[in-house]
Amino acid sequence: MRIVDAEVVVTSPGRNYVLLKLTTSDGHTGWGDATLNGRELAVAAYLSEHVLPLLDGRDASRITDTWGFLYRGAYWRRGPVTMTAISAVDQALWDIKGKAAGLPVYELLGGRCRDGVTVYGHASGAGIEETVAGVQDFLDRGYRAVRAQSRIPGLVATYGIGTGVSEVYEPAVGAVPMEEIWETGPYLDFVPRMMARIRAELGYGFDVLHDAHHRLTPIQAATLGRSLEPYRLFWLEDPTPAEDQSAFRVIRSHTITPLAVGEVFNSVWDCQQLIGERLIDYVRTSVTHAGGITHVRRIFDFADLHGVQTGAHGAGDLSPVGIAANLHVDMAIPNFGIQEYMGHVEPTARVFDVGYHYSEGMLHVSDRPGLGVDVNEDAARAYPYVPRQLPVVRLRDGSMHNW
Ligand code: CS2
Ligand code: MG
Repeated sequence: MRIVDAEVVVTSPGRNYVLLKLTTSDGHTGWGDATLNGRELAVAAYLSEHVLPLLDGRDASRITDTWGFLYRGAYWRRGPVTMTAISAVDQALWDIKGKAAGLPVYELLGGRCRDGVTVYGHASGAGIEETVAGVQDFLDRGYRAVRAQSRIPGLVATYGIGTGVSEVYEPAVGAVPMEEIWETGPYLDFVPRMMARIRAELGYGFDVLHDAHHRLTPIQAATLGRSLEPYRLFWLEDPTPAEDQSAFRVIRSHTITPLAVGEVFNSVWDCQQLIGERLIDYVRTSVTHAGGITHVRRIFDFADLHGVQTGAHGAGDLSPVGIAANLHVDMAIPNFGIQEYMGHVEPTARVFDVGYHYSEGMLHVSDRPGLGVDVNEDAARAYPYVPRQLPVVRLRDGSMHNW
């Protein structure tokens, strides 16, 4: 089973996605998600210029060897662009292996550990009342875990607030980054009040999550974590910039609020200290950005050894192929924690026949052979790439901060 064709597909049905399609000598096709929000063409070029020429004639069944060939052979290792590109090849090869075996990928990973994949939805609002209503709406739809984000009084724009026209929050909107102003003081005052109202009005019978999105200093994160303890969050996500792993020693020493980090990580080495020292409770690496199924399994096994559970990234900027790949891993690991599920903007469904479905708080992965996602290539061609940048954040004095 040799690779005889490889194609990068860039499509923009409501938002940009980068896909990799591999075809084998016996007619199997495999798909991989290579979407890196705001840097899509960097991954497309890495694949087209530096990876695809190396794949022609390779044995498609040798997934681990191909992973090593692309990782060790690049010399320049790690980083989001390289690891997203390697991930797309890895996903496509697992897709092919499942199709050749007539089995869904989770069966090749050891079979079901659970009946379905518990997911959390994204509630947001212009203020506390709207956010509480948003959380209630997800509970009404059977979700047992909901992330709550609200606009912060006094700030014009805040991370994570949906536009209202759809549930999916899409931050990459313009060809030039939107500039937002951030102020930590109002945020540290507001979030505990928001969580108090959510628990007072909706109770403690479900899990509530919050994403600080890399914006705090370690002691500010410790302060927030401690102030949220009465509201028993499932997790406080990305309290500080994720690359500063030792910062979490400060946070951990002050609060018992569970911590989640990792959506920006792309290798086990990015979270080796966080997991090894038990500085976090959930690791958020995704198949799409952390080297594919092959490498994410290693991260999650390392996490399992240290009592850390998984909480894979699943925002709308991971294509349905990437979400499906996450779900197959989620089904087959013992230390699954939760899966993010934001859904996708329309008209994504015109390009992807996803195979998975939502029911009663869980996503149920397809039992079709492989990853279970079909791509309508004609429809994909109808949505050409649109330059879109993520916002940037400045403090009130004009200095750069973290979006
Ligand atoms: C967010 C992401 O889902 C999350 O937890 O942090 O939506 C993130 O902002 C985007 O993936 C960035 O492209
Ligand atoms: Mg996040």
